[in-house]
Amino acid sequence: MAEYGMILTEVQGRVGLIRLNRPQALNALCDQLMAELADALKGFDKDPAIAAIVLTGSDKAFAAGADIKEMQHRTYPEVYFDDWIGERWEAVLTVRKPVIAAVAGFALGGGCEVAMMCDIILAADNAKFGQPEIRLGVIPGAGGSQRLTRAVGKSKAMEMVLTGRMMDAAEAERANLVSRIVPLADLVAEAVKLGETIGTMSAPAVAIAKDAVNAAFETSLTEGVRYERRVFLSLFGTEGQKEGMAAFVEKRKPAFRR
Ligand code: CO8
Repeated sequence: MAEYGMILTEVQGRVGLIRLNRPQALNALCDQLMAELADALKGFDKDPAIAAIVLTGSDKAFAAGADIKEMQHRTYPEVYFDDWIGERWEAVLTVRKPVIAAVAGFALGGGCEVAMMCDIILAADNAKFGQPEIRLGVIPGAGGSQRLTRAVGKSKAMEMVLTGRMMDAAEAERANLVSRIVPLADLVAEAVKLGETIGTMSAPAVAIAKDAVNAAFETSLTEGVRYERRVFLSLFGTEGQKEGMAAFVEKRKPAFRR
């Protein structure tokens, strides 16, 4: 496994675990960290032994945003012509396996945006979400204005983006930003367990299910339903469908091939 300076990676069963590890800056997402994260995500995505990926930070911070000190003096031509946001920042979106964000502490600015790029967000009871960029004279730049609005609706998103107000875990759960809240001490174990559960399913069905849910954010209802039907039918060409349905009829647990 590759050696990194700002993240830690490990494998737990069939789950690839990535911990952002830049505690002195509350996991601020500098260029090096984002490049390492992109590399680790790609590695786990390609590894056939891995079924799902968990992305987490520390107890105090998932990530407190893009690195303000690194961005401070950048000029418009520099940020425009450098592929600063594209490839590195959107790496999570290119992963085909499910990515679970296990968020404890601050998930602010780019940190909240990266969490929202993941497929599922589990929040520790101390999690805090926010898009405070307005206080720095800018706005979210990695999808926050779009993904937060889709997740929590216009009024709450607008208030957060215009004032920088943070949401605590309870509010984030009520607003459907996170799937559920778990005690801080159990956060990573719970996220890994969720990844393991996904790993017991038929891999083609998992990949197609992820695509189908994501299609809901990109298409009309009619087009989305048509897409779902097409990919649903395609699963009848997989071993997983034969095994899953045979197991039900024979009253046993399915054993999907890895
Ligand atoms: N960037 C750089 N350093 C940071 C960041 C950050 N985002 N956040 C915290 N740090 C550093 C602090 O400067 C401090 O370092 P030092 O000890 O050297 O002064 C250290 O981390 C600890 O931070 P604090 O002392 O501030 O800790 P507190 O517990 O008092 O406060 C907060 C915690 C509330 C999280 C506070 O640190 C804070 O407000 N941080 C900034 C949050 C923020 O504004 N985030 C948005 C950044 S902009 C952004 O994300 C744009 C995304 C665009 C994405 C696409 C572009 C590539």
